[in-house]
Amino acid sequence: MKSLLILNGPNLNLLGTRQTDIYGKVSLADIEAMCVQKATVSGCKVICQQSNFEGELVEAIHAARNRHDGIILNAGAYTHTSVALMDAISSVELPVVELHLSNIHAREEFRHKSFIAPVAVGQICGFGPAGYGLAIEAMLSHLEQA
Ligand code: CA2
Repeated sequence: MKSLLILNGPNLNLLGTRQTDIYGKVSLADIEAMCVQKATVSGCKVICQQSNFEGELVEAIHAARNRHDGIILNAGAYTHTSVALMDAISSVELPVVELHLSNIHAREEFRHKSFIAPVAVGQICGFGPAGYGLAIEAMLSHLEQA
């Protein structure tokens, strides 16, 4: 059975509590439960992790190498700044689907740049929490083709 790491970055632990106009009212715990449900239906396993610290996210990516078949990554604001995350993804040689709740291309210009995109299989953004389910499907389809 394929195993996927669902990795969420800084401030995403606050989902559902603030800025609900942008990020919605669904909590991270709700999203993680939805991912587990989706995995059950899709016949895969998911492990969910969140960190507000760049180095911890780097370590989670390293540790995924021998534990998971792919990573679904919402790197939050580190998406737009982190060469360290980009290098970590390149180094583990695991497929990554980049994910965002909001449509980063329709927001401020600084959000248009992604350091994750060049090392990801693809990017899903703008579909809110439903994007996590889409990302699981996209990753499983990618792994089947590989
Ligand atoms: O749309 C996304 O998923 C983002 O990755 C979210 C990041 C943002 O910096 C990216 O540009 C796009 C921000 C996550 C902040 O989450 C909060 C949730 C609730 C309250 C405050 C922040």
